[in-house]
Amino acid sequence: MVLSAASLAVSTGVLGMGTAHAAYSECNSSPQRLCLWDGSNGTGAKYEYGGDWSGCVNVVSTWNDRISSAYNRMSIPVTLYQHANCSGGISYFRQGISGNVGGGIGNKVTSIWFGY
Ligand SMILES: [Ca+2]
Repeated sequence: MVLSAASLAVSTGVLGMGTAHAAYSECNSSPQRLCLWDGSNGTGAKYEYGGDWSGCVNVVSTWNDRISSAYNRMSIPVTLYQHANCSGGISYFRQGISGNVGGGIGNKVTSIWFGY
């Protein structure tokens, strides 16, 4: 599928993080959350999506071009997009995956696709 390259990049980032993992533990799975940070490796300010989301959502203006890392604790995959309305470059986060935003769109994320 077209997203395989992006998911490989995310997995490599997770493997390279070593023990600097503390902030990711601040992201709850019950109820399920998508957690986003403006620093790398789950550091800095955090923004969360909870509840039922599907399809494309543009991030709030205060978080536009600001997301550096993420932890997807939802039961669905999410895809971060470079531009509005889910266009441009992507970074894919399967369920249970944390890591820095890949795909060359760190600090460039403007919209998010929730689901498959
Ligand atoms: Ca952007």
